[in-house]
Amino acid sequence: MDNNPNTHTDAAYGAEQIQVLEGLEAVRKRPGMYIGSTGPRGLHHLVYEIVDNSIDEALAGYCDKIDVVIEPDNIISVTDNGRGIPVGIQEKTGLPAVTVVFTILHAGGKFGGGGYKVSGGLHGVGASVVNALSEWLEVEVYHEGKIYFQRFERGNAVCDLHVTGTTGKTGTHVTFKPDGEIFTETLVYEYDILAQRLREQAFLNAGIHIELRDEREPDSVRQENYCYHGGLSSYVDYIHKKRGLEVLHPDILHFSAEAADHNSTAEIAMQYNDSYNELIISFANNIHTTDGGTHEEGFKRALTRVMNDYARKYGILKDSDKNLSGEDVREGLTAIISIKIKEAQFEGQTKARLGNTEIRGLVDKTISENLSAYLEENPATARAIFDKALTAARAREAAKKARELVQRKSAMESASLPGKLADCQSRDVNETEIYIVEGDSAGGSAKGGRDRRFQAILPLWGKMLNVEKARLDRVYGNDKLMPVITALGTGIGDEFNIEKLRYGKVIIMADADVDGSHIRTLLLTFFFRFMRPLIEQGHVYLAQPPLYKLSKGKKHLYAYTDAQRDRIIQELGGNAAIQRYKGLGEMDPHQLWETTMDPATRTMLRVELSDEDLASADETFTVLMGDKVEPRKEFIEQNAKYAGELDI
Ligand code: TTJ
Repeated sequence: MDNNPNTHTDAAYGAEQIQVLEGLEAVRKRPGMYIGSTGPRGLHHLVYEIVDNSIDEALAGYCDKIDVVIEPDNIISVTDNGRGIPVGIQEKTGLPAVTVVFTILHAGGKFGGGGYKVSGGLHGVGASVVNALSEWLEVEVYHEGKIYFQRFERGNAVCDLHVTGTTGKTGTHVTFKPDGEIFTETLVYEYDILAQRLREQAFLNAGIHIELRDEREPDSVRQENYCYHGGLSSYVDYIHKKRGLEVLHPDILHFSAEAADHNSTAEIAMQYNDSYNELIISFANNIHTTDGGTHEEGFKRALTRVMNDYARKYGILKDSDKNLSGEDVREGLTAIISIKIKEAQFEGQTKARLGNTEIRGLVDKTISENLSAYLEENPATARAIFDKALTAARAREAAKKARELVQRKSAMESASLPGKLADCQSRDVNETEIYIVEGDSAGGSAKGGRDRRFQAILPLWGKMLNVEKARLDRVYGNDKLMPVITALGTGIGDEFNIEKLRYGKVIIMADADVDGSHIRTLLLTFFFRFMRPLIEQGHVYLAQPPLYKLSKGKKHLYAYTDAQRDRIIQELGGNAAIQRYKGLGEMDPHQLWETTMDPATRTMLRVELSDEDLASADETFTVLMGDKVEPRKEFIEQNAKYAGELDI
């Protein structure tokens, strides 16, 4: 193959060039189709697309270090010490391979050689997409002692690939500046978002060394290195340590297997902790399958079967006992499942669910064969795991009885709804909303101010249960939570049925002070742990009462932030009377209506939880609401900068 990058036939600039321009123009016209969104998520996706190529080179065994730098002006550079993208002329296009990689859509995948692409993102076709969406992109390839360079602007080459010098190293160095014409929301990179993803890639690809550096502030460079020879086991360990969770057994179970046809592999790491929550994070070809799929199904099916078989074999369950349920055997379980397969099938709207049916069997087999043997050989660990599962099963039975008692009780009482609930007249979930209000006085104002046609009010009083440390049985019968459960109508836990929701909007209305924040947090913890679809489907809102009432003569206006307060004072020409609302109870019903409840004038925050945020949300609730102080202290220190003035 002629290695001189400048020899290409004119014909190559004919059809191919037109295809190139059309291809990348399409990317710029509909970027969302290629990177999901042009918001912050899409901006960060650019980095993942580039890094994935270096990870593939590392998986192929030719690269062991990847450097990711956030440079001043939010320019990104990614450097690896692999073989370097090939610079030779490609027969088909008459262009150097590296030019093809950055200018022809779907030119990704392996550039030759064995193996199959296992990195994530757009499945390796991302380089040209990143190029198209960058104001400029430069690539340097260090190959056979020479430095090859090419620069592109919005996807178009502004020069041919050419040699700019000599080098003793090999590898690829890509620098790009995301295009402000595309990313109109923000061009600012979040260090923690990149850190989370690069750390995850290092866990998924044991031994890969990834370094992240933030050089935007020359006098305070932030840098972290990720390299985990323990792979998925290190990931489980990291999750437990970060959350401050006590583990039930010291060893992390790690199993892997390859399919007989060599088309796929499965790897699982798992360990039980003392919490009541399960956390299963799954990947296919290093892509986070946030909607699960056949790998998770195979895992859950095999785990439940193996645990019950073992329990019956050793008399942990007597013949008369019911089987342990899936929830029982997964209580307190942290598991990472990573499968790799030649032709991955991603399903669902967000392409985040694995569809390959053969994987269900592979993962099932991996667990069945290995976990049984492990439990037999490690009776102490087996005992710890079964103690937990049996306690969970008993609590589930108790919760079932508690629920039936509550249901029987409410069935007997005529008003099966909580006494404190001021219900609305409409039963149309598309318009009804329920305000869960902190305190009876605010509850009174809310009842007085509301539109009873579609607004229900449920006053709460005093602190409620922190469910982060409670099982289902303690939730049922809790006098603070039961009114909420009954009013909403959906049931909780695995009984939850969104079809039974009685109100389209569930609005938490609490004071804008520490107590109000605590009530909000306790309710959100409850919804996240026991009614998660309520949040996932966007039914949960936070009311935004005003902080100030500004008056001048007969005129008065409300401010919801300090900045708005200052702006209004200016508009009123200074020396306005300022009333700082200490609590909802200070507003009369009409004021509460017009400032916080009238759909025409109110502002509310909708609580959102995307699939991708699930693991970090789980971590946040565990750290903030769990009983370990150290991780909470660390979290507060790291996030204090995001908090408004702290009312401590
Ligand atoms: C593929 O097999 C033949 C020799 O070159 C291999 C290769 O392409 N290696 C490679 C690509 N290493 N690094 C890349 C790469 C690195 C970055 C930062 C960005 C892109 C698009 C590719």
